[in-house]
Amino acid sequence: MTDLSAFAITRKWPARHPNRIQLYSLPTPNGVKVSIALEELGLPYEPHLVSFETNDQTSPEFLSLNPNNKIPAILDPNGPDGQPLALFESGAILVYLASKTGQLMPQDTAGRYETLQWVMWQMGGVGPMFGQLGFFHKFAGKDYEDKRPRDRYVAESKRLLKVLDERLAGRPWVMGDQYTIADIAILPWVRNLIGFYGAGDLVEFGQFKEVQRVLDAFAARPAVARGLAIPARG
Ligand SMILES: N[C@@H](CCC(=O)N[C@@H](CS)C(=O)NCC(=O)O)C(=O)O
Repeated sequence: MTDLSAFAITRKWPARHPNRIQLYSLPTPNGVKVSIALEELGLPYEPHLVSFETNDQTSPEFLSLNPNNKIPAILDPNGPDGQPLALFESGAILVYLASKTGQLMPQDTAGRYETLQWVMWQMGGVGPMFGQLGFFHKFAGKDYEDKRPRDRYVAESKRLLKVLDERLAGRPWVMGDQYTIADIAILPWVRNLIGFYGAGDLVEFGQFKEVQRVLDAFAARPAVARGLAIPARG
């Protein structure tokens, strides 16, 4: 039986199945990337809810695994060389899971780098820009009189959606026929933008037909439907 007691995070979130990947998360667009990937891969894992209502993400136990106080994070008891591996940043976790299993990523080197390119594009562009748009459109920023910050993020989000739309033309998925971690990184954010943030009209989502098509295909996957609800909110 694997012993994870050296990891302080297990004191707040005890591992009932210490031989499984431990997932510390919440079903947000960054969080579900990892639960969806784990569901797609069929890897055994144990989800733990990190509640923002009680600021779990700033607890000493959570910070011991991720000093950046953000979900998602994982602890894999069977990491490289059979040693436990703790990891945060959703993009890094997706790459790790794809490498560990040899799935959700092309086998050839050029294809792998191309996939990483789109994962990085999501991490550096889509996530931060859509997130700021959410702040200025739905959350505290919506009351600001000066609409220039909001308009800046609307323009940048539309630009990113256009890039994605053009990429998807003639392709079932971001990487063509193969469904990869690039899709798993990007599509939860698109879903969140037009769903939870309610910014579909603002970004004129109707014009991005290819994105809509692929988002529908993504949402229809059983593993995606399951992953979107993990960890269950208390
Ligand atoms: N770049 C990080 C971003 C993670 C992130 O922003 N997580 C948000 C939820 S989607 C969070 O934990 N926020 C809590 C906080 O800021 O206190 C990743 O992709 O893992």
